[in-house]
Amino acid sequence: MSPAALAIFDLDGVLADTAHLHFRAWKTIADELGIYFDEAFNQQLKGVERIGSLRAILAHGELELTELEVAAFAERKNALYLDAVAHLTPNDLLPGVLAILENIKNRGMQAAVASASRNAPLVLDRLGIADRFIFVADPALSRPKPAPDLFLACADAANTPPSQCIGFEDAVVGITAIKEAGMRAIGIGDRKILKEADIVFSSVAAVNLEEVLKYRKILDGFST
Ligand code: B16
Ligand code: MG
Repeated sequence: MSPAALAIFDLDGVLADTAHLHFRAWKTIADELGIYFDEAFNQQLKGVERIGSLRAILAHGELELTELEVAAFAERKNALYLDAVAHLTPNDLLPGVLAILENIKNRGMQAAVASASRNAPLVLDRLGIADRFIFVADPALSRPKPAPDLFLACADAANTPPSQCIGFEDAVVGITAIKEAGMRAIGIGDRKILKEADIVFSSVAAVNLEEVLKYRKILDGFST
């Protein structure tokens, strides 16, 4: 087996917990629209791009809006989210992120970001880790997850075959995208939910990179 050469990270839920900021912004919009919206429903929006998230909220509230209204509410949500992003600092990195990025670098591997967020470059900058990645895929140029496009764009930019890439994701749609891209999928979260992942850790801090890199070998040792 060739060693993995490129580690591709999702942002929200893997590098930082920006989900609660998305939640607060969507909650303001949902309240304005008279739609009940709670943390439980917000879970379904993990990894879902902006307009897709708004459409899911509208469907949840059985509300129909014109395309112009959809665009306006999405823009307003983004303005609220950007207000929150302005307060992000390196302290908002999830535990273990700096250590894993350092470990990856020390192994001669590269790192990239495949996030559904159009704000990813700005968020990475606020978190102080923008220079750790050779590439940040642009969701405006890709089909949204679960399509593999964002992950394939990273592999392409690094000139690395998908078989030598590993993807880290907290969302079911993201794990599907990684598998569709032909890469090894590392789930961050609950293994009962991230069933398609090759291996799951409860958090980034719990990731054992050694185990991840050996995983294909371990699988090969089994007859199933
Ligand atoms: P934006 P990820 C996703 O980030 C979030 O999980 C999702 O809640 C959000 O709607 C999406 O980014 C789009 O974000 O509105 O900033 O473009 O998990 O793919 O890093
Ligand atoms: Mg995520």
